[in-house]
Amino acid sequence: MKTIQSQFVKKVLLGGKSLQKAEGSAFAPSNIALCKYWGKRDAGLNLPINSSLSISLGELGTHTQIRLRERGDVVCLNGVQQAAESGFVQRIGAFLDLFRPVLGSLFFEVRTQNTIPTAAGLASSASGFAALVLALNDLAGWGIDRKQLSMLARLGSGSASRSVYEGFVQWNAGQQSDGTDSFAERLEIEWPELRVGIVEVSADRKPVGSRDGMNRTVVTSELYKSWPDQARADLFSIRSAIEQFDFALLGKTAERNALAMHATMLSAWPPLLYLQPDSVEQIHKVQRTRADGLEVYLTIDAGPNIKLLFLAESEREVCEAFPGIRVIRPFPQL
Ligand code: 2P0
Repeated sequence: MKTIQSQFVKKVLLGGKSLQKAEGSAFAPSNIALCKYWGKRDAGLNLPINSSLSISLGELGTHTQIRLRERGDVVCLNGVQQAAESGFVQRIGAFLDLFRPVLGSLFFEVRTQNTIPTAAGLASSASGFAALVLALNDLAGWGIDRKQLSMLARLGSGSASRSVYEGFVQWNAGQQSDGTDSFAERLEIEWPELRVGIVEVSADRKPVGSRDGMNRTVVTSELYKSWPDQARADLFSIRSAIEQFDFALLGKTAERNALAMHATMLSAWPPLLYLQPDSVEQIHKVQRTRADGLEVYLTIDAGPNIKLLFLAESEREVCEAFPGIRVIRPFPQL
């Protein structure tokens, strides 16, 4: 698998400059998919079965600095050096292995800080790998474009391919087996009134990670057979909704897409039930609140936490209905 990935990295970097600085640094935002990525067609190159579309979370994400070292990797997370044998360091080390030959360095020091509260249950692998690739690019001065950076981030984590951009982002699944047409692109549309609210249900580590969960679903779930068509239709509707600022269509489609993804998980074997009793209670509450006339929708990833979608005009009422939620403005500059 490593050889295939290393060859892919060389292909993407072909023609890229290599002017190393002493240190590279970058920020990448976290993202939440409105049309989910669920299932791989190629695990080696991390190629998805379906295209997906996300919204980046503004200033919530990961800051990363990287330097070359003579001996041994050092990885710090939020100011604390991590044990070499930890899963976190191993995963970063395996990713850096792809870049050691092209950078002519054997070892790195990586310092990474998340502005995402760990308890919020927002994936940090997306912003983490995106920030790492952007910091490597800053260090090496490859001078490659976002599309190429997205493909490199994809090798670390699929959802990281979307985190190299702000705003609305579409990750095109692509069709080619060499992975060169599977990258994310930014939609040149801003929707300043859009809000995301995090309803924290549990900060516990989930028993089955997304990667294993999606692989199990693809292999064992009968319902997964309908997922690629569902995702294609939902992506089309969500794009139209964004282009027309049709919030009801956006919210309805995103909610249905997330619940359909959970249906494929539930029909896997052994079944995957990421929702906790309180998640289900919150889903009912969102649907009741909407029936009472407040325009609020939800989306859920491979975990128990609920993410609300609403507009600025409803922010006060949504905060009253869901006390303690964290509100995110995906377009903070506006
Ligand atoms: C998404 N998720 O589109 C979907 C929805 C979780 C549910 O992308 O194996 O950590 O590293 O490519 O990106 C989480 O999966 O998986 C994810 P890998 P990743 O946001």
